[in-house]
Amino acid sequence: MIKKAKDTLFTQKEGMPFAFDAEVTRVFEDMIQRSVPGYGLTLQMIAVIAGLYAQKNSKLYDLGCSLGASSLALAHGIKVEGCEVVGVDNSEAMLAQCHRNTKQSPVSIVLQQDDIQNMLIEDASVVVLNFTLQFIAKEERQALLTRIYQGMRQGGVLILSEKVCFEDGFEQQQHIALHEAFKKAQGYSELEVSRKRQSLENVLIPEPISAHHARLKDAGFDEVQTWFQCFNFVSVLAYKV
Ligand code: GEK
Repeated sequence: MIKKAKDTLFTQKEGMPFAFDAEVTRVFEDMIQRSVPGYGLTLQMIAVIAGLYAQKNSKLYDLGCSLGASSLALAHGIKVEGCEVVGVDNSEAMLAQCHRNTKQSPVSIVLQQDDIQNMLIEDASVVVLNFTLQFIAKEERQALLTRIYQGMRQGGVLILSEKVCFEDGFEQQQHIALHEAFKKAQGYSELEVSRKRQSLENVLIPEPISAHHARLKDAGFDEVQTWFQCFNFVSVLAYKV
């Protein structure tokens, strides 16, 4: 992996909607670690979950794979034979760097530049959406989750990590304040935090945890558990029993 470049994008950038372009790709590793509380833990646990649920001769999908961090976590966690990790992203810049990052994987990682809303998902034992569904239009989320469910084996799991919002006004305000305090503690300035917030408006669309649970159930998943929460960031496990 190349040396991590520091994210200073929003010291200069203003008024542009957020996009996963070459500029963001260059600083993405630093950006996500300093912006998403618990991101490192989600990666660690993706490996643990893959160790428990990866089935022999099955596929493990990382949808919205960015630079390949979750794909590599899956690959390192697998304990059975014959598995293939499929990493998918529609950003050309991200995938080009992802190819370089995943070369040394212990398990074959196949990378695909595609829209996760249109690609084939089949024979999957583990599927990861690590902070990706939030970038899909709300009205299209159900169809995607239903296709994921249909492409999964019995006994498989989906890991869904998201930034969420809260119906209760006080809870919502406090979680936002805590998240912004986290970002400042990570070295972002007030100006960077507010410019990034504006740039993500209408691009990253959070929903309440209950909406995610309900949608996963509607997609067919038998059990849904929130296994992680830090402020307004959660991760959920959905089981196809
Ligand atoms: C990680 N999971 O490091 N089709 C394909 N890719 C998409 C689509 C789409 N329709 N929409 C967005 N993406 C990673 C982090 S980042 C999360 C995931 C974040 C891709 C987009 O190009 C980007 O690379 C990724 O989803 C979201 O564990 O930036 O907060």
